[in-house]
Amino acid sequence: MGFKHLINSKKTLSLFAAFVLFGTNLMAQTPAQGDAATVDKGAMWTGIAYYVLLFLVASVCVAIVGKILRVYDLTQKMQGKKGINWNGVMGICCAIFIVAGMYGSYWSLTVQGAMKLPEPASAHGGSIDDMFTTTTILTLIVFVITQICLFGFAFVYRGSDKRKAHFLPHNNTIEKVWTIIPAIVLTILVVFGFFTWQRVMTSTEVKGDINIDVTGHQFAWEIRYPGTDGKLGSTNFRLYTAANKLGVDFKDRNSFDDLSADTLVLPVNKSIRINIHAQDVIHSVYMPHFRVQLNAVPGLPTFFKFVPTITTAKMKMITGNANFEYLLYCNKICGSGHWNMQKVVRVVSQAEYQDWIAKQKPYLSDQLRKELHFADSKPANQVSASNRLAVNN
Ligand SMILES: [Cu+2]
Repeated sequence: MGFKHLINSKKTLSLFAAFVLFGTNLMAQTPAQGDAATVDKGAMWTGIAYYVLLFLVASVCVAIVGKILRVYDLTQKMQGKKGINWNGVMGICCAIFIVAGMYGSYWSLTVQGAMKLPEPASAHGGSIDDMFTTTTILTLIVFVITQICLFGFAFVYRGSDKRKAHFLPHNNTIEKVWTIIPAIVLTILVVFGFFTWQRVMTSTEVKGDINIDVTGHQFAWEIRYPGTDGKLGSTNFRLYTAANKLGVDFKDRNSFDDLSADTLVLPVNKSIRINIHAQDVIHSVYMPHFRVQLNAVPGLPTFFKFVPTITTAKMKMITGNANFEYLLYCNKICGSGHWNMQKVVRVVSQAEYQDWIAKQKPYLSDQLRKELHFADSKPANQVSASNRLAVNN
């Protein structure tokens, strides 16, 4: 009866597995269209049959081994002998698990750990990397010790009739040790992180910074540079229009000479202040090579200051990749187009930067002038009175 029941549950499981596999296979086939889909249908069914068969074989194997062990166990007991020592089986499973698990961790550390970021390209990048390395080494030591103790103890002290377990309800010394040591280590890490962050955010002087506005929206980044005055005009979300995508407030005269750019071009060894904004959902400014990342939150402007130290041209040589470009990514899954939300960042010499900035278009486009009823003939310092949008607010 038990065997019958096993067969029945096996049938149900196989049917379920076939459905799951059929579903996933169909999903995998979705991008293929037209003729390709018909041609691939044969291969699809072969794939399904293969996995169904594999599942059935695995189920039968597990069922057979289980039954054999059960029969063996029962016959041993019937003969008055001891059955299978399940405590021993569990202990050995723990030993196998710790050996296989440690090898898996080692593999992951060497294979995936090797995919780490290249040399930091900003002044503070080294400190971030030091912090990262320290945390990794400390957690690695704790991981190895605790896991070996956990599974090692389960193996060495597995249940046995020859031993009696010692009942230890409470021990203040042990409690103190495992509370105080992690508390000290975590405090050191937090303080280390706190001072690193302080250094990163205050190392560059506010005066002389190049202030650049980076605004995220679904799904692109908008970049605004200050004009010759070095100051960005203020913004107001109520002023958004098709032509005034960033809601720049033209009551603020600093905004008249602001420039809009397609690429984030930065002069090397100059302190850069990126002012971060978002217009719809939370995005995240992420420039891995500069070890820069900060969330862009709607209604909560923030900033990140850093000094790029390696030009794009030099990084091309370092990486041996002639097509290398620094990139500004979005690091928050902000919607369907998130994957493509990136901008090229180019680090150049001061002279190249001057040349480039001179060629950038003013944010105050002709369309925007029309929209705001700016008279073209008037000099910039007289136009604020005719800024209708601004007056309305
Ligand atoms: Cu985004």
